[in-house]
Amino acid sequence: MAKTALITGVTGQDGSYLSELLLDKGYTVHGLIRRSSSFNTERIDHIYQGPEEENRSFLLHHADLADGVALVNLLRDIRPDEVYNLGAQSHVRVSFDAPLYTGDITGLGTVRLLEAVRASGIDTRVYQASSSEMFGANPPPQNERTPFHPRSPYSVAKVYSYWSTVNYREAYGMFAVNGILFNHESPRRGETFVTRKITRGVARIKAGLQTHLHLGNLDAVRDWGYAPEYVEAMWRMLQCDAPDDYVVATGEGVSVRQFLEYSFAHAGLDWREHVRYDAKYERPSEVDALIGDATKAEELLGWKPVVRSRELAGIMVDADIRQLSDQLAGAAVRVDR
Ligand code: NAP
Ligand code: F7E
Repeated sequence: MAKTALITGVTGQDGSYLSELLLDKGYTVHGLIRRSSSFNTERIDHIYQGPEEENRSFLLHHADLADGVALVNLLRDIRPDEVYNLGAQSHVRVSFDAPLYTGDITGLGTVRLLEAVRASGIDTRVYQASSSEMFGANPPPQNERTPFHPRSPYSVAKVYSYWSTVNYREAYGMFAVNGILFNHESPRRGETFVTRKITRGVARIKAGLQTHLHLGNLDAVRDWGYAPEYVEAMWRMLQCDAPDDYVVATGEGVSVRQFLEYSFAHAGLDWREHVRYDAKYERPSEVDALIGDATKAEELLGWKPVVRSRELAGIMVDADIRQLSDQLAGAAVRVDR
């Protein structure tokens, strides 16, 4: 019989790619969205069939990770085979400005969801979106045996969620797993994360809409993979015979400066002429280097990354140039009318 999944964070980068993957596999996909004062479903509009369609396989429900009662009710109604907890306040820099909110949603929100699974009495498998940020100050390469040393309110909250997931597995025999994912990007990446900020900036500079891009620490090293490949690893974790935790990464470390070089060069530009330093993008405590060792995922899940950071930069720059030119063409049509 076709499986059913619930995704929190369905409007985000990963939620949109995971929805596509599960729909392709024949799942009925339920997405949790939070109410917002303007539309926030841009990344999933192309797969939403509309309320009037019969036999819909993609359905959206209003709820919030802050509302435990709504989560219980939703789970009781849907009775999903799999739950993917991707919802979070996911921005590390913002978590320093909003530490309590981040703790509430990114940390306690996970426990609300795990507790809702328990309270609703359903038999479901749970994926928790854990993060390489949990390794923080511990040097690379990082794998499942590397101790955590979180360096931000965001990663502290993720460590709490990580251990809560392990605890629900051990205490209640729940099939609950942690995917410890290293940075993964795409044309759907939020505009304020550094890769997308750079590739959008390249597109705008190329089009003559801006001359400079303001950035913080260019020395930070990250292991940047391609998001559509990473959601496949999430799904594979829930198809295993037993629950476990896995690092998902490319194994290649690249500095922000190097990503700048790849992105600007792809558009025939020299980044040195366009980038300025702005201290406001620095973090009170930085994570210097994250480079993952995903041997376990490769051996037990049969998962391997394909796209590396240079190609990724090219994919993102091309997509941003295309998107901007479509926007400009649309604006010209509106002005013409
Ligand atoms: P994202 O694009 O920032 O999406 C976050 C999602 O969470 C959005 O759908 C957002 O909804 C939702 N959300 C925020 N607050 C919520 C709340 N109070 N209740 C319910 N939903 C809420 O993040 P992403 O890059 O797709 O990442 C997915 C998950 O993986 C996150 O948990 C992130 O922390 C984690 N992670 C990401 C990476 C990465 O490199 N991308 C690496 C490791 C772990 P709105 O659209 O309404 O804001
Ligand atoms: O920063 C530096 C910044 O915000 C990367 C989230 O998905 O991945 C993400 O967290 C690096 C940092 O991602 C700017 O200081 C320089 O060292 O793109 P980011 P992140 O903090 O690594 C992890 C795995 C997650 O789990 C998170 O949810 O880039 N940097 N200048 C900058 N960063 C930003 N955002 N903006 C700048 O102007």
